[in-house]
Amino acid sequence: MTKNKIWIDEICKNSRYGLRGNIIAKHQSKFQEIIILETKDYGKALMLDGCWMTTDQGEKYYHECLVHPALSSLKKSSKILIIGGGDGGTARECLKYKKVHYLDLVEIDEEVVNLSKKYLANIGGTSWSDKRLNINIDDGFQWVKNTHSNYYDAIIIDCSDPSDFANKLFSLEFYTECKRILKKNGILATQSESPESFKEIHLKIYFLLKNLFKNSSTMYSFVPFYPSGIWSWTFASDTEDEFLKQNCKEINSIEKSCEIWNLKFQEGALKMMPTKLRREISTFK
Ligand code: SPD
Repeated sequence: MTKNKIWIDEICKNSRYGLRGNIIAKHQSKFQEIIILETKDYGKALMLDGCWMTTDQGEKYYHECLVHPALSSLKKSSKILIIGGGDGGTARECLKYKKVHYLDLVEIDEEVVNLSKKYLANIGGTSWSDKRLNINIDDGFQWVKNTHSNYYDAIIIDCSDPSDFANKLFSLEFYTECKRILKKNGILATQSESPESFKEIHLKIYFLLKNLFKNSSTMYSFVPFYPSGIWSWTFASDTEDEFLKQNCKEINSIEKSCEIWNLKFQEGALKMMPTKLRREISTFK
């Protein structure tokens, strides 16, 4: 690494979340500005339109929490859909399951996939060459609208924060379409933003999914460099089985392969809703 290191900050509501390093890629795609920064302590970091998406050292806090509560609870999970996830981290976690036979990854921005394959090889790992992975460069909203009913066992929404092109992925219309294309016992998992820095959108996701599905539950944990640090993931399903109960023959090897998630971590994180939020939610009932 050369000496010409610079600080790059995500600025969110008068707070800065910064990393210092060398820019190794900077590109303006059709959709957004993409920066990859090489840092000393967090490895390579991906920023899209001024927001940190992931870092080599921090990504497991996010990807493991998004994928494993959902996939470990499915008896059968042959067909999976990832919306977003162009860095490959979510696909990598999904492909740990032998029961996953087919994985569609739908990413709107081809440049994110290309730059991630080139510079963030640790994040996608072997998933890019896994025959079960089908990369589709397409708009996730349209993809879901064009898919047959009862098609996927799990849908995993690994989207950016709300923006001109990502807003649709936080709408009732989108979640209703997701529900339609999920199989009967299928599960939806989505990153659901920060209850601290993005409380309004967090609550919107919480209530939309709660009102649309028979079961829903939100898990809270920490992601380094995301605004405020505290982050959330919400899971929803119409399953008749016990919701989010582990149901997976490979559970021991999955737990061993993880650095953050395990069943006890999940049990605790599903109870971590901050009191002030719990109070606020109860006033809506
Ligand atoms: N504030 C950042 C929210 C981004 C969520 N998606 C991250 C993509 C990592 N695969």
